[in-house]
Amino acid sequence: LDVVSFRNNNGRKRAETSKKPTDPETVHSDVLAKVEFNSGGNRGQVTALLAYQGLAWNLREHLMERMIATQNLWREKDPKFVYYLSAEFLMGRSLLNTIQNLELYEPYAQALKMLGYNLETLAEKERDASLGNGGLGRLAACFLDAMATMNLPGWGYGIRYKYGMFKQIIKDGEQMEVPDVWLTDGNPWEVRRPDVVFPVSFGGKLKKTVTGSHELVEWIPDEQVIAMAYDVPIPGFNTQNTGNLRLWESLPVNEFDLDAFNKGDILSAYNEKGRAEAITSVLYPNDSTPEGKALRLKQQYFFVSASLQDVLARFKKVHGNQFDLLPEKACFQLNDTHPTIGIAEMVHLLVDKEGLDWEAAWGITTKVFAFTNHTIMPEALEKWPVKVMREFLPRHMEIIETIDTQWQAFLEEKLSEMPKAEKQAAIDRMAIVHPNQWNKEEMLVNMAHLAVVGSHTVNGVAQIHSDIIKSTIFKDFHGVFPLKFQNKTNGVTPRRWLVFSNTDLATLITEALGTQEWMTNCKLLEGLKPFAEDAEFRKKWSAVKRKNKERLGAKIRELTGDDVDTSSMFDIQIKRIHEYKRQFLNVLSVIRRYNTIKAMTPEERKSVVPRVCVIAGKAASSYERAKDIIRLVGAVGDTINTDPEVRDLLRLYFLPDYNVSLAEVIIPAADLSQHISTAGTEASGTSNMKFQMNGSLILGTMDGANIEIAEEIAAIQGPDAKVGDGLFIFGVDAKDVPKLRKERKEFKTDPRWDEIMDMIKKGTFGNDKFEALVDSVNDMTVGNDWFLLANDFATYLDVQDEVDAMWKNQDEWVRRSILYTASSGKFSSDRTISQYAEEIWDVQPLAVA
Ligand code: GPV
Repeated sequence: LDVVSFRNNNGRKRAETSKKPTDPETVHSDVLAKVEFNSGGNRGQVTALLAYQGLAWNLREHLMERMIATQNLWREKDPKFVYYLSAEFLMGRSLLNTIQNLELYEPYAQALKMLGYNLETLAEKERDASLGNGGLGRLAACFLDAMATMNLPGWGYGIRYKYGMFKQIIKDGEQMEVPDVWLTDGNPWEVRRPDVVFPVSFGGKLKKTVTGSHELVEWIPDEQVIAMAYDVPIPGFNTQNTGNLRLWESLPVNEFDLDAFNKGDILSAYNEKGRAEAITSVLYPNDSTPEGKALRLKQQYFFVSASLQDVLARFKKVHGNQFDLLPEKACFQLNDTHPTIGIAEMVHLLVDKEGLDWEAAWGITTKVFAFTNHTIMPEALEKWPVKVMREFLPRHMEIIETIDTQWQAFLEEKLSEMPKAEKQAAIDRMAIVHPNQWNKEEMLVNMAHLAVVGSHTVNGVAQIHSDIIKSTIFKDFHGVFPLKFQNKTNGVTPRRWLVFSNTDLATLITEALGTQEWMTNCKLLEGLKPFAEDAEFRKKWSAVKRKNKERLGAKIRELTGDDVDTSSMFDIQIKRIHEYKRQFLNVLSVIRRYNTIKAMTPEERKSVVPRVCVIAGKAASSYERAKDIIRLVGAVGDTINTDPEVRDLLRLYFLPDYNVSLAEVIIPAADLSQHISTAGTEASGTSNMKFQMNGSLILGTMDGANIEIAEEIAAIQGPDAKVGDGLFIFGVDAKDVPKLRKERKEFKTDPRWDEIMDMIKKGTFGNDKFEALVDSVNDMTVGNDWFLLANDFATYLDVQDEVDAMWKNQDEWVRRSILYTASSGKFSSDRTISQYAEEIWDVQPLAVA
């Protein structure tokens, strides 16, 4: 077995449904034809960009063929569908993912060779589709992959942002944001659907007519735009099935005001077009900090309204007005609160457009929605001012008020045993519309409360997180509806994150297990356990890691100009920059390491484990503290990397513009990865799962999915192993955090902490003294070290020493690395999605034969 054979589906015959020939010669001439006829290029001068495009336009035909077959089958059989509503889908690149999912690697690589190109090099011509911020958006992308692979009838629905996640440039150590102009070269992975259009309205007034006991409400909007669909086919792995991600673009009803133009008012002629297109022009570049911008609310309503209209239109074609059947045919998963306005939109469509009475409409609505919460960070829990909501969505505001009134009446009844004052307090806490706690004059719509009330299921994204939401933000709701709450621990697709981005490791695993079944049944990775004891196998395992480190080394050279020694330990922290994720704590320990090395004699330095530390990630554009952290990483890196006494033993790099494609190079090369959030703050984390799969040891806190990863790693070691064995765990317990926060003022900081704080404040690292950043964790009159860096500092340094000691025993290190991969099966998104399908959606697989 080799890479080629698994890419070729292990010698199995390809299913015969495809009419398109895939021999290298035909592919070669087909690609040339695309270059000529699609792109207007010259056959004799096929540039890399043209070759990429020719290839992509050719592959698109395979995708279309399969997508049509899949959608035809689903239309014919009419199974229940899941619709994954998400404001973000962080897809990354498509070329290699498509070729490999379609099992066409070999002929395509050969065809490319005939054109004088290498497939991998060419793949880098593609721009990432960065229609998401971080974990939440990438999770949605992994879910689509799993749904398609498992043949589940379902679509993703989202927004076709013209500009995705900003490109991060580091200038003089500072993050600069540059617009992500990703569509300029065209996008072969989408199909424009000018025939799939729906109107979406905003603003205006309500007109009410009362006939008997019936009140008819008509919404007379004062603004309307058109939502046009773009379909992005989602190939499954090892199946003919191809799912669909439908993204909406906002267009003006009237393209151009000829009247204004003719009157000489040339700019106003484009007014309507500009206003309409603004809705889908930019992804809000925030992670857990929603901007209180009306445009964001418009984006949310825009894509959700178009999606629900689309689903109902298809439903009506088959089932007419039998809306009571809707819950048997459709369910909508709300990816965080961003699409929650869909609950009010469903009521609006059923009552105002379809003429159902309120009770029927509300009954159907609560049977079709399910809600996933991804954070307990208060700043990320969306609350819209009633004033804004009423201005843009007057009918929906009224619907929400009615839902809230009925909800409070229900609670009166349900909690009737409670003493009056206590009951009223509980009802107030659970209100959907409530006063702003900082400004009692202002009323807010609490989107999370609306989502909980309007959904049949609410889930967190890792066990600890699902437990925490039941005892904190949704405590009262849990008291009322204990059965509504579930856990669905996140997962990641092993295809993109192991099979395709770490092909050498995948080949080694397949060779060891004697089958590639593990790629769709990840529990089979457990079969690697005995190989951890096999010295020959460990050697091969290390050789693959070393090769991946060479690849990352080349990337570091490209991005920073520096050479790194790939025999050093590669120590990685990649994720959005946020105080709770504590990249600052990481830097503090790097400074400590620097100080220690500086104080050593040349003889003592011989025993130091050389490390290359890498940090990457984007800061929200308005998040000053996070931007300070980026500057600090750069400044400390500059000092260390140029210090001749230290640079052979320690490096620190901030790699710019972290995105999916960079992650694909970094993760397979990691020896150690850090997931060090304050316990109780990281809902799950998903890169921790990717690192585990790729055999990178984990240094982390008992937070989010780290806990379950530790459980799996303990389980594979046998009944005597304790949770935490084999990982480097440190830090305070989630349950102690509230108390420790209260006591932080009295906390006696470690002398090494004090020393480092003084160094930074003295200006040891460049001209900058990083005062605000240092004060945020050190001066209790200014900040309050909310994320308890000082409390976790000493144990963090201790566990770093354990890491060094373990590295010196390479046999044990590699043994653990193999056990990490072997125990990572639980964290396949296939497992997560099958739990959603069975326990929330009630959706069954339906595969193209
Ligand atoms: I809310 N998450 C995110 O990436 N963006 C958001 O706006 C919100 C949550 C993340 C959480 O922070 C991670 O812990 C989690 O793994 C991820 O969502 C997927 O569930």
